[in-house]
Amino acid sequence: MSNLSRQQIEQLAEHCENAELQAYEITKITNDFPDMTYRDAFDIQWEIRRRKEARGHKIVGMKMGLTSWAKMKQMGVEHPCYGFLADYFAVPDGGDIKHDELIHPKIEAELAFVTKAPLKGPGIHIGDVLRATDFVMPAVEVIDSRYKDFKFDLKSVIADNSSSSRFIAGGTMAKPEDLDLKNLGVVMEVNGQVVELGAGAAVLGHPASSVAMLANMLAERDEEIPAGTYIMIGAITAAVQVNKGDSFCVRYQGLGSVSGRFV
Ligand code: OOG
Ligand code: MG
Repeated sequence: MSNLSRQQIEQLAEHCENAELQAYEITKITNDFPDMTYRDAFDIQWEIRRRKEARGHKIVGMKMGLTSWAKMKQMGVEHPCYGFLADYFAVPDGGDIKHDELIHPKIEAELAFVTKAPLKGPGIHIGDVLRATDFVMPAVEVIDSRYKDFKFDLKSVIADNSSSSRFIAGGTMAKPEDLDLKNLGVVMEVNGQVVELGAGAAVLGHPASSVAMLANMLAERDEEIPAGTYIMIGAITAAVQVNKGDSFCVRYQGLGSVSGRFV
């Protein structure tokens, strides 16, 4: 069900995207549009995606968000969401992230799945995901909600592309059958100090269930996950706020590490 007109969807997409591109805060959009539906929120996100592609950007992956209790508790939102990743979000492992291009960035320890076969919901389960997975690799996401003080509700965050802003893929890749995904340990360090730690099972009980949920959520729009898609499963631990000058390293059991620096 939608309560917003096409024109309102387009205006809100421009409003949220401008805040992203020019790194300024906005108030959460449900304040002004309390009747907005989930359908409207996703329509705004998909319109932002369309705008970027129209300007020549490539969509290079998808992400799930709010998939661990640590994140849901931190943000006060109790249902996962998804977003897309554009080409210019990608930062090389060990690279610099320009803090001035962002509002109030936080980092998240994640894993990424890369598919080798399409996944089309509804009804996708962990088994389907594992069969369709080419490899798994470490990832760090830099989230940057455009909303003031990082405070939002689920509809507002979906419209804001689920706070997506930068991501780093690194470490080593492995076949899912060679990993114990539920027990896979993760340690996040900022400036050499351990700040968060967790294990794969923190994400919906099993990291692959996050990818299954993405396929099933996309099915509501008659969309699928094509073969060759890079998908981040959502933060395993709470997100950690970072300042200019901070460096980080996230270590993944048996899969190496991902690092970077805010300059
Ligand atoms: C929403 C995005 C959350 C994750 O991995 O849980 C997310 C937010 O917390 O701003 O990317
Ligand atoms: Mg994330």
